[in-house]
Amino acid sequence: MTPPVRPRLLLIIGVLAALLALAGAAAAGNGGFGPTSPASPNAEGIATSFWFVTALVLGVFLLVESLLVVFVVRFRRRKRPRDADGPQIHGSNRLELAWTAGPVLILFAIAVFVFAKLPGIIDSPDATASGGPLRIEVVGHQFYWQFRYPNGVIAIDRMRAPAGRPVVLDVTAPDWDVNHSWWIPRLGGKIDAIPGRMNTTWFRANEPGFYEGRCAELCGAFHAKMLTGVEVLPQADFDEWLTTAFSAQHQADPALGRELWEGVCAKCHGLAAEGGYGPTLAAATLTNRDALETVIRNGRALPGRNVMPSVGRDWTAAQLQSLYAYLEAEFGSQG
Ligand SMILES: [Cu+2]
Repeated sequence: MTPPVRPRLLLIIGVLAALLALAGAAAAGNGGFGPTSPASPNAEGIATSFWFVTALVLGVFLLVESLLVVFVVRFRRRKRPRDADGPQIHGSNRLELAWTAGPVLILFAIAVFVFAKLPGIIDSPDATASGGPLRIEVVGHQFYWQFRYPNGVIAIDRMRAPAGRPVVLDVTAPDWDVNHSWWIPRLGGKIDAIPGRMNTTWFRANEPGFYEGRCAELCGAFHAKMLTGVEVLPQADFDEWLTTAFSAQHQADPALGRELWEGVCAKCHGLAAEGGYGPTLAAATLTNRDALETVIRNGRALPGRNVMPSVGRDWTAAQLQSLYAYLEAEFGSQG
């Protein structure tokens, strides 16, 4: 025998489920429904297009749903018998024209709006008086981002950029790596980092500040730790940082070594080499340069265990020296 249906219980469960489903979005910033507040012209173009389409979609939704409710109430059965047929009507030219032309016009409006916005999203603006755009190479690795500035300066995970000046990003991944996706929501859309292919994107940050980002393509076990960010500085501060980094990176640079340790090694092996996802590393291992270079360049596949990617197959000698210098200062005395 089928149990009796309890409409009120079903209704309560339905409402609770809907509230639960919406709670996460409501708790997020911006109500969770809209893009983050844009801080670069291309991000502005994306956000404006989003709100334009959303307004139209909301209008259609309200129109359809309110008509539905009106019809449900107005044409309800009342006292008519269950099997009584409704009046047989046929054809209404005006109505048919309206529901054909309406959607066409809406789609046309969306297309015109988005195509008008696209150049401002895709093409980087011409450089201003402050000189040409700054070009930074962005390389996605398992599981870190490496940035290279025009003068050869290297940075990991945290990009520095000048405010008010266009920054063009050449985004790729090494041949032996996997697909990643560069995404700083407030500074523009996603762009894929694909092995063997160079994709280009850009931003021009209006204000100094820190803009968070992350890898937006599932790229392996530690994808979620591929966090990144752009620290936007006033032009003079940026120039000063770049010059200082340039002279420091001529030789072993402990500051770069620290970035490499924290961004590349410690995500799996722990900040104090205590292990975690990757095995615990002994001080003796960390200060053995030859062994380190072998594993950094080639990675390691242990049978039945995790595979370590070849994180630094393309590292320069200066990068390796910088990492050694940092590790020897940090772990040398203990070993
Ligand atoms: Cu990734």
